[in-house]
Amino acid sequence: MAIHIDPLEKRWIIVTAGLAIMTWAITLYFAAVEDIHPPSNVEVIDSARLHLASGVGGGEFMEEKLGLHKGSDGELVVTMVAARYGFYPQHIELPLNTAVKFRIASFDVLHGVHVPFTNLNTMIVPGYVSEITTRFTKAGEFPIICNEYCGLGHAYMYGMMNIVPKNKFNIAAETH
Ligand SMILES: [Cu+2]
Repeated sequence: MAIHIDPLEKRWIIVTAGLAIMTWAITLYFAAVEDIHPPSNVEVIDSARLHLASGVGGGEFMEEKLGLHKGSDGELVVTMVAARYGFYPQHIELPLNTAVKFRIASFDVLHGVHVPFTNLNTMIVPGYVSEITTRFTKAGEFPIICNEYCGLGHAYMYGMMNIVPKNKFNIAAETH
């Protein structure tokens, strides 16, 4: 015996199932085609010892080690600290169309790092290192903004990112 379903109810089942499938398809499209997906690095650190040489990874997040440098495989790595209320370093110059790995840690509370018009957007959870590898496809100046409310100065928390063509990028001047 077939179950009776009211025609109106049937229509809504189709509509809601259609919406679910559409949402899933959009997510899949942006993940596969646009390369937009949630960052998935899980690496635990002690946020209270970030500034110490005896801290994380031999002081990876010490003030003098922040900024752009070359990783062990020759790749570009940006080490950054988010703290109330700013990003350190506050200004970064990076080459166009080049893979850059960001390693970002919070010194205090939950922050976000968002660079509009790029796919760089992640939460910075205290106690964890956020890691993202991306490449920038548009040259120009972009703001780095905090998109997680972190306190009274949240609206003033920002940095600057300058994306320049490869031939104008002087790695020696930017790295240490
Ligand atoms: Cu904030």
